[in-house]
Amino acid sequence: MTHNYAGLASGNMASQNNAGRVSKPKAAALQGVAKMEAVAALGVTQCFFPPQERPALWALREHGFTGTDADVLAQAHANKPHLLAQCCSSSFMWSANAATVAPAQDTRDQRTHVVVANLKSMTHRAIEPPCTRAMLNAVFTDRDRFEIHHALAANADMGDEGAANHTRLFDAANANQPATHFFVYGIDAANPWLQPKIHPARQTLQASRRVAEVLQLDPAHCVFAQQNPDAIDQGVFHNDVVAVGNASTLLYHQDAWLDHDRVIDSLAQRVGDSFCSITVNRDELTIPEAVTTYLFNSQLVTTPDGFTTLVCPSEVEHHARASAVARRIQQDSRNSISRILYMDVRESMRNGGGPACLRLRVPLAPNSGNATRHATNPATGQATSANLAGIHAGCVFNKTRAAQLRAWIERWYPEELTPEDLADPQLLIRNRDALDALTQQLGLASIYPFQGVSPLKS
Ligand code: SUG
Repeated sequence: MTHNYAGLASGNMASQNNAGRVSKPKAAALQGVAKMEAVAALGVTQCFFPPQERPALWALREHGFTGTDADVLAQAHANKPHLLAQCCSSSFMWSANAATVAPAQDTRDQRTHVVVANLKSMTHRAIEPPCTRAMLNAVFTDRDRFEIHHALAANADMGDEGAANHTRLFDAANANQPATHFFVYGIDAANPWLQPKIHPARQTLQASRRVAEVLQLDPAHCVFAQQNPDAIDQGVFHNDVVAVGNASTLLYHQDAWLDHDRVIDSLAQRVGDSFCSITVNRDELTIPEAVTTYLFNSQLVTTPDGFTTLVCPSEVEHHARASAVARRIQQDSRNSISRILYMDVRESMRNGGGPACLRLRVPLAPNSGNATRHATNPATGQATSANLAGIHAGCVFNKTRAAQLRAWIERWYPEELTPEDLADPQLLIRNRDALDALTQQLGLASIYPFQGVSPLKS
């Protein structure tokens, strides 16, 4: 509801370039729902998270502002407008940054493990984890099936940005082959000489390794790779700006990582015979072009016919070279990508988030069609209703929910927001009323600070 362009994310070109622009919160939310509907039509079961509470009054109070909520907003607006903007950010819309997930079939105790991301490198995002954890616990209710871990302690060498820097690959043709977890980091805090010169490297190797441990993964099935520091300096603040994977397929830019050949070899060895890497060379698309169009921030979705759809932002469609690359990939019979679907998620894109940022994958079904533990759609391996046991039904997306969410958005979301509007106490009251209405409608327990949940511990 406070979706706005405050230019808060250094190294994220869209955030920087759109700072101060008038935002359209209602359009942003409706674009997100339309994208979910399009992905649902491809056969993917989806859940959704309600928004977080913003403005984050508790965070402003921690900075010493006192008095009524209206006083706190007025003082912050007058004295620390940048802090107010940070406390109004709606960056939690990018659920790829909420957490990293390992499904039950990959973990030592055969439960699904989820590590909330600490997002420590950006102040406006570092306030998200406690509410994110409360939400994940409220959505994934079955503690025998799901463990939602605290975010890693926000120590200097422990920057973690969640699934934006993690890809799970598996051999779609061989269900017995264990999945491979591909972790990409921006900096090794113990050997920091290889690092970007201009923009921050957000994810550390130390955090990626720790996440893999907490997820109870077998180290033999994990691959760690370093982002190319020059790419970070050109706006690749997360790996998902230059790479996307699904099942056995990995689509990536030639300049995504250091030691590129070694990375691809280790993935090929582990994933198995069906591993399919699709490289986009720099002469086809430069890193700045990848950053502007977000070709790689597409969703790769397996459809019931066994093929794959690339769900791209419409910015790709309107860019001659990026759309030519997408078509080239679609026409190449050596990979499974048979269809491209363009989606308008422009409001999110203007802050640096494409279709892939707007989702967090939680695999609930076995890797192939040979369902064993849970019933599965035999063609896609997607979750069916049996997989959804232990998940809060109110947050499962379907046609009825889509209609309810649309009506709720239409009722509560502002058409437009300027930076000035963020200090309006009426906006705070309205947002809390909207979240109360939504949590009641979805049958969710209290998850927000204004509902009495502590905002300080994740
Ligand atoms: O962390 N933008 C987000 C975008 C995150 C996109 N997610 C993935 N790539 N997975 C970020 O940089 C902008 C907020 C502002 O400027 O108002 C922002 O936080």
